Amino acid sequence: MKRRGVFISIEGGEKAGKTTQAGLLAGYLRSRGFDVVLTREPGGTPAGEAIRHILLHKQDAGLNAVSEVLLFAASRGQLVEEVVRPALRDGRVVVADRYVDSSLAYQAYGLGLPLQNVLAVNEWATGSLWPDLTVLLDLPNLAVTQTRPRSGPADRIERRSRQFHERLLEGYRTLAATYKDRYVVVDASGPVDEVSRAVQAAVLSRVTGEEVPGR
Ligand code: Z5A
Repeated sequence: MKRRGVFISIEGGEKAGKTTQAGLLAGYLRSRGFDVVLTREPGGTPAGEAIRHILLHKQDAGLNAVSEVLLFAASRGQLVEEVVRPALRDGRVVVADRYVDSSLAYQAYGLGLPLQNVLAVNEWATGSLWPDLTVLLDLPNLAVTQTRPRSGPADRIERRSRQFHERLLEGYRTLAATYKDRYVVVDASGPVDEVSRAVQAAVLSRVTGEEVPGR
């Protein structure tokens, strides 16, 4: 019988370096012989990409906060069924650029929706599939993100207030303290290579039980 794969999610606020680190981690794990699937949210399936467009770019859709939660969960549910579960069944490593914790941080802590409701919807959408490990790329404050270039115009959610972004960063820290067994927190304020080495060390020891030499 095939061994179940490993599910790793990368989380953090705006421009914490999630996409950069998810790509580097996937490359590193492949170089160590792992079969890796990289995902991003919202999106990653035909339905998910259509939902992504509504969530991030339809400024005039008039989405309310509950619809926002439901749409993120719908995109995630599609991704879990079409991509994540099949990959895990095949014994692959899934590296997810955002997962359920993004909804907990952004929609529960950031927007102030009840955490239990956001959790319940996501438990339903994902069939209660949680990552084996969640890497939180933590930045000490929002000032760091202002020094990092953005790839395009700010999306609907990036345009929210400074207070919203501060609440969600604090929310992530609360989640990391609550789910200690699943979370590892990495200081994301250093150079890309330094952050990458810290991520690799945290992940490899969890995936294989090995220590990374010299860390
Ligand atoms: N969202 C939500 O509200 N609820 C949910 O459930 C989910 C998502 C799943 C998705 O946007 C939006 O949806 C997001 C959260 C919300 N909106 N906001 N805010 P997205 O998919 O377009 O993008 P993102 O996930 O927010 O990623 P990002 O903030 O654009 O960036 P990132 O992935 O964290 O960072 P990056 O692209 O790797 O790097 C950003 C720049 O910094 C780039 O120029 C890098 O070269 C540079 N960089 C990266 N690392 C470093 C270091 N260490 N030093 C210096 N410069 C660096």
